[in-house]
Amino acid sequence: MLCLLVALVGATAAPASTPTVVIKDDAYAPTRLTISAGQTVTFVNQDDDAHTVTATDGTFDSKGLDTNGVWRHTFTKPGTYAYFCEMHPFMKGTIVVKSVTP
Ligand SMILES: [Cu+2]
Repeated sequence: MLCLLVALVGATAAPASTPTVVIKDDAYAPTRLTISAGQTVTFVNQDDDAHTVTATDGTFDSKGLDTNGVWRHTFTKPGTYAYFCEMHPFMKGTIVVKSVTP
């Protein structure tokens, strides 16, 4: 039984190949994304409107992303990063960066 549990947890913990946040219908999807430190997140604007990916604390800013615009950001430090859209401040998202165990 323990072996089965370990196998299941191991499967869920497999790293996502390309962490991606899609912007559509004035929303980020997923709104909360968990990655490992050092991973790069790709933000893709699939909306008709322009949007930004702007850190609440100002540490990163995609600037304006037009339709089909792509922006990538590498998160090196563990932590919880809240971001929003400067043009639509009601749009909010979070990136959770977990530390990598050596
Ligand atoms: Cu927006």
